[in-house]
Amino acid sequence: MTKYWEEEKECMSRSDLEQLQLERLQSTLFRVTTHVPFYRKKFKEEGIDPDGFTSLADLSKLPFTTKDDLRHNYPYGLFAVPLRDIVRLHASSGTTGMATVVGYTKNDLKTWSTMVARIMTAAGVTNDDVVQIAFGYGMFTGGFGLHYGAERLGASVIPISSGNTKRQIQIIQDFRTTTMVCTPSYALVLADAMAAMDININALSLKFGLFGGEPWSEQMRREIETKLHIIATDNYGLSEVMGPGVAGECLERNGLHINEDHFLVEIINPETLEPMPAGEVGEVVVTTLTKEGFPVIRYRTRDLARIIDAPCACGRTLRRLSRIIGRTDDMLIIKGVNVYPMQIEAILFDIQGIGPHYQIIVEREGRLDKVQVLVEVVEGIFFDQMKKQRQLVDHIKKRLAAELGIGVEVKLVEEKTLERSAGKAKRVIDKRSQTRE
Ligand code: DLL
Repeated sequence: MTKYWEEEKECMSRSDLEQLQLERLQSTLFRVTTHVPFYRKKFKEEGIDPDGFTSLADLSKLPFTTKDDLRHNYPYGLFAVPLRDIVRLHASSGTTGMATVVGYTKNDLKTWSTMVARIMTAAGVTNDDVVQIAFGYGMFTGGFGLHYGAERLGASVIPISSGNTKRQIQIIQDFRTTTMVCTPSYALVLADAMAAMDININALSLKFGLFGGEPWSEQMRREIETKLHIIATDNYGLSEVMGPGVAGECLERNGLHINEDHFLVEIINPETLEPMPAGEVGEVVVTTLTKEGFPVIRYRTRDLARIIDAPCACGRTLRRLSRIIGRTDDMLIIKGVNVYPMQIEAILFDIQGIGPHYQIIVEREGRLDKVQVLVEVVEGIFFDQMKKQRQLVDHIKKRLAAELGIGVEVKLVEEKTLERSAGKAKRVIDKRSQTRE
């Protein structure tokens, strides 16, 4: 089995890697100052001389780029090549507001598929695998991104796209799919549907699941692995930076190796904007090092994670990103305590008698967030017995209070009442403000 896709890059010495990063950063800075008026102006205003950039430590002097900057330059204002050199356009999902547009040159597409082939190889996939891609194909980067990477790897790719769960299952059976690619929440939808159809999981050929596009907990990974009898790995990316392929887990399943020869990742304090001390959780900031069409400098992702610096048993020297624990804009402040939806998920998955589907409803009362957690019970569970129901609600409340230090409302709902998504699950219904992005 091929262990690495590009061993010479994935196992580089730190000093060689940093030299390469510096050179690539210098050429990216040259590219953006020459071709993107937005950066030229910004650098000038802040007195930054891209030619004088001689150390990676200078990175923190560069200004950030935000989602708003992208929006203000809609659609093509931040492109660094003429449109005739752009061969593909994608747009961000727009779940948090107006969509933003990104463009790729031929070289960018080559790099992208290489990055994805890398993360797929790290996750155990080879050219012997049959890869079913249940991410949406279209403006979303998930479908095409994983597709081209899997093809590059030489796997047999099934471009089924998202939705139509029955058909997905039929194809898994008939085409002997070995690798599922989708969001983690959709993996659970598939697992539930297979259970309802009495499908013998052991008779399937499934071995691997590559899941990404939304946050998920370790508990959810265990649930997916147990239900589908697969090895489930996490992979991360965002359209503004490229799409999937920014970072992905190896079979150690303990953090996502960042493709650091193409992306410089920093972790900053989202309030002070200063770099976080090594190993601490903060906002992920990404600078692209090789993108031609749509380079970004210090892009604030709003995703929260930390960097794992310790060597990994797989032999890759690329540093790892912890799983994404949430987004800066998903943070709930409940009675003064900061809570991320994923912390709630981790606790719910540990409790017997409730299913893996939940939703968090947030409202504002005065200056405080009021939170109600809707939890689906598993099939046939005493929905008619009030006393048992109350006991279960109390138990969930107590666990949340003990582990998060907060009191939240908990409501049990019948199986299959919460909306299922074929893509990114909507875990939080935020009613705090209509103007919130
Ligand atoms: O979701 C790219 C992608 C597709 C990555 C498929 C992996 C697999 P966007 O639609 O631009 O791009 O959304 C990016 O999704 O900023 C995170 O908040 C979230 N996200 C993506 N992957 C993960 C992950 C794609 N593995 C936004 N864990 C990001 C947690 C993730 N959150």
